[in-house]
Amino acid sequence: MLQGLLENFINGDMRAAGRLISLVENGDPRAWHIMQFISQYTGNAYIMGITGPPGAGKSTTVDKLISIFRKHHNTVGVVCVDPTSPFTGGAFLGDRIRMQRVTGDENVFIRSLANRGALGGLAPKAKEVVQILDAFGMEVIIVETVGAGQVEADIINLSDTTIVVTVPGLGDQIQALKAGILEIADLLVVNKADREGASDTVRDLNTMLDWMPPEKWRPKVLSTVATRNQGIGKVYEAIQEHKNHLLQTGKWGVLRRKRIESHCFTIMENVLREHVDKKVKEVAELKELLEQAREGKLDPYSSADNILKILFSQLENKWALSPVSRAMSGLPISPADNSFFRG
Ligand SMILES: Nc1nc2c(ncn2[C@@H]2O[C@H](COP(=O)(O)OP(=O)(O)OP(=O)(O)O)[C@@H](O)[C@H]2O)c(=O)[nH]1
Ligand SMILES: [Mg+2]
Repeated sequence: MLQGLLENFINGDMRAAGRLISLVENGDPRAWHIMQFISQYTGNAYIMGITGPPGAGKSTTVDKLISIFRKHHNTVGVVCVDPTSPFTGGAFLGDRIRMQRVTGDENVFIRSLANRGALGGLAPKAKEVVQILDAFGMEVIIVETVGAGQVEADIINLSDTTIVVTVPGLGDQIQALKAGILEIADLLVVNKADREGASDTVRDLNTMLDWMPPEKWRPKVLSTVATRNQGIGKVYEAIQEHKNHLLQTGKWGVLRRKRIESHCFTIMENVLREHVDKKVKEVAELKELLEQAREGKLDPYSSADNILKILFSQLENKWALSPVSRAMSGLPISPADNSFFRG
């Protein structure tokens, strides 16, 4: 029963959280309802994104950061958009409840997302999973994503602090990453500093930062050897520094309000896209308008305009938007879900 599941979730049941995440991750029709319900409990977590090229040492760094965060916080959540991470033992976990515990610490919840985005980076449901962990009461949440070639920019849309991990001697890759890195990083970490060229990379990055507009937050450049836990304390301190900067300048509130607004737009866009898709397939009149464009009898603009006019004129009465209006009126999202609601 969804109601029971949500109640258990609110009462801190980890299995319920895992189950809700699975439902949302798998695009279950009840996902909209779940997200709407848990939204009221979100907004308390401090969210960090950690990104960088494959194999840079992101997971090793996160692993070491967790221990430090746990000294200062009751709970830590980790979302790993990476099925090969050491957290999952290198294995793809296909079971429904993938939320795990770091050995011996049940206040650390780690969730691996099965499908990273097509070009690396954020998995399609990463944002929702972060919100669920936030609602579940994780005080800090770390999201690991791979920047495949280009640095993952989506990560900044959900994190308060974005950490870019790189390694010495990437040469061309560094060149390619440079522009992106500076745009998104609040903190730059040159990991594998046990390798040659680390100080060169740190210097290069700092030189590039000199060219940044002065009003922008200047990211610190730190070097680490994550496997030996070297420099991770400094990374933690730099995160705190950035957090304080956000709080003191009022940027944190601005960031969050912007994020909520963009979330509203995403929801509207998704619902509208689904609605348009569905109706254009179902309704002969709309199908015909599309067909006319396809055949070159009508230009695409007039076709789209006419379709939208019809859609919007119908919206208020007989074609109520699903799942929004259904969820709002408390109706099951589809007849098939009746059984789920009854238990
Ligand atoms: N020499 C050295 N090796 C490191 C260091 N940090 C991590 N490694 C190793 O680099 C490899 C990749 O580390 P991960 O932490 O899995 O890197 P990642 O960035 O999470 O990798 P993906 O998630 O697959 O992109 C592992 O074999 C680590 O042991 C370091 O500071 N020095
Ligand atoms: Mg990893």
